[in-house]
Amino acid sequence: MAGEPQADCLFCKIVAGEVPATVVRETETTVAFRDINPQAPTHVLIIPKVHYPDAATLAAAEPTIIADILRESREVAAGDKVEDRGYRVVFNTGTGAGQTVFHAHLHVLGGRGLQWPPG
Ligand code: IU
Repeated sequence: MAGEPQADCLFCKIVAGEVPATVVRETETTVAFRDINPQAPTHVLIIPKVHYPDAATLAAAEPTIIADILRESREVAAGDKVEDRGYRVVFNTGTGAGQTVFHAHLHVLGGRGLQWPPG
């Protein structure tokens, strides 16, 4: 069923506490944890507790959770004190855009200068 945990999904296992992660924030609908391979001093992933393969399917099915994730990104940036310098939020959507884990997640990147456009 849509949104149900997937047995083979790493991020569902993080939500369930079956795989360790450095969790920085948790809400009723989201978990935020530090990326295992950080690309900036702050690199946090914010995921929905429900399983959708990418941001597009999540937005179509449960748009309020997209809002929850974006609200949380502000809290993460504030917690890491990267708001003043600026930070970036990214949903890689599809393999061509660099998505490698197919459980929707928002990257929050900050703490250094960021170039535009990204590669
Ligand atoms: P992507 O947008 O799907 O490419 O991002 C997946 C991210 O998940 C990537 O930055 C990985 O470093 C990160 N990650 C993680 O934090 N922990 C893991 O066990 C695995 C990937 I696998």
